[in-house]
Amino acid sequence: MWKAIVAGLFAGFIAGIAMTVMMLLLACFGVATPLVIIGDRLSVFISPGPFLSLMGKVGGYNHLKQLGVGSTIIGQLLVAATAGAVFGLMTWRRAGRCAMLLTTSIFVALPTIVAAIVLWPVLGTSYVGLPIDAGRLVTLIGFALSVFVFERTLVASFQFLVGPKIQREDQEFTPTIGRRAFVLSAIGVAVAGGGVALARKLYRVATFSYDGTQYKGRIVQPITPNDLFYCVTKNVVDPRVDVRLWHLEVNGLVRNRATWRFQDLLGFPPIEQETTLMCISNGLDAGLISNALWKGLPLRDLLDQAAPFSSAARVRFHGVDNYVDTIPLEKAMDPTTLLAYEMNGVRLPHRHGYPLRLIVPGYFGEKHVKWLTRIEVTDPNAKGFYETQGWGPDFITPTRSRIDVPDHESWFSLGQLNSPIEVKGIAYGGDRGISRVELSFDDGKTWNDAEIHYTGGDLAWSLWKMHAGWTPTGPGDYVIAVRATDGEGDVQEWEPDRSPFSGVTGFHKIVVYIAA
Ligand SMILES: Nc1nc2c(c(=O)[nH]1)N[C@H]1C(S)=C(S)[C@@H](COP(=O)(O)O)O[C@H]1N2
Ligand SMILES: [Mo]
Repeated sequence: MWKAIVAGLFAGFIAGIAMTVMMLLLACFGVATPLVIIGDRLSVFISPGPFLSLMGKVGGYNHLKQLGVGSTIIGQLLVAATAGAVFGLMTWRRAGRCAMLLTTSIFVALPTIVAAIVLWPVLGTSYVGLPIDAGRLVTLIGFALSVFVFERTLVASFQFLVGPKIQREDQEFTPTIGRRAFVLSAIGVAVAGGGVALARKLYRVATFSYDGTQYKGRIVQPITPNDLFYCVTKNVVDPRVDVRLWHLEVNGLVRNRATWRFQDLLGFPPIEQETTLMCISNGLDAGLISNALWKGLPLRDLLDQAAPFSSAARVRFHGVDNYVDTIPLEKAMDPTTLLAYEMNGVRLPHRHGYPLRLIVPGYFGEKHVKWLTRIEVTDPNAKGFYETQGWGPDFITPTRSRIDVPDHESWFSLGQLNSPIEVKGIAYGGDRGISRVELSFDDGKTWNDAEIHYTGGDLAWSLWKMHAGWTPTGPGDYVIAVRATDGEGDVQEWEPDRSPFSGVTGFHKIVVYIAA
């Protein structure tokens, strides 16, 4: 019996490697596999507190994603080896014979059914941009194929190891088995090598190199160039949508459901609009904020045609990567809420949501769903990806400002200064605009007006600078702070009652050392 179990364990492990390689191959073709969607499925259960502390412990979102995929692969290999052991035991008890019907039911049909049930909410993921229902089918077929590879490899490896027929009284590990185990290991290593090559290929296109890109400091200009625009994604590998496969659905609580091809959307009167985006997790000194000129159509144009029922209260947006988020129907009907297909005069870049993304001025970045494929009108209870985790409840950006120049903790010597020190930065008031920016050189005791030298309208940030620069009155350590007033006259402040998961408030401050 032990012989059958050990041989099964080994064969299961080899079959697990073959299955994982199959999944990596599918991933190269844009098919969603458990390697990533299990993480997506589980991450909504982690509330933001533990999520952030876990992220801190492993060293950032990128490491967390790598940890997620890595542990899924290891977990998968352990399950595969265990399944192999069960298979070994089964074969032994059935005196050496296991009909294909039986093994396919247990190792192919059963896991596929379980995956369909457990992973249902995330199955509609497609990195080539298939509509959600088609994506769900493709993901399931890919999964069934992967477990089929597992089952066939398991049966073949096991038979190769122990010979065509294992006897119930057969207990000895013969030298032949040893030799065969060696051959099988060699094959396993070769297959795993192929897997590593695929994994490397995927790693190169993965989001690790750019997720978390920030835009701040001396380089900041009124409009952020596309390749410098800040970037945040939940994905390990981002979608690269094939627009021929893609379409946009409008459904839910509406009288007229519709699907739109990309070409149809270009037929609506376009709108160009400068809008700033900022991530909910952007720190006071951080650069998860950027500004671009977006071109697209008002979402309202599609919703008007869809005719929402009177019970409709929110709109839920689905990306092809199975990301979802919601906004109130009222905000969706605002003429500045856009479906954008161009960014700074060119086609939307892949990493910023090609072919279509939502722009919701004044709401945190997460609401600006990229790779949009479904617009679903819902009741008031619908929730988004991060909201389900527990972010929020407030998703409207508070007024923020940042000092970009000089650097925090920089040194100047009064004797060597031949001109005043340049002080400049940005101010952002959500969709309320910016009416005033003030600077303090004494940690907030007194304030001086700064000059707003660029404003991109109410939906975009403003750029400010200290007019004629700053000449320190004497040597010392200076705490420089900035605060902005939005277009409605509300002065930026620290909001002690705001949930820590609704974005930070307060002032950006830097320290500058002035020597004699
Ligand atoms: N489909 C999809 N849309 C998404 C995300 C995502 O992971 N998937 N991330 C959101 C988050 S948290 C932010 S801050 C913005 C970032 O947009 P950007 O990368 O274009 O700057 O996209 C949002 N839209
Ligand atoms: Mo974000």
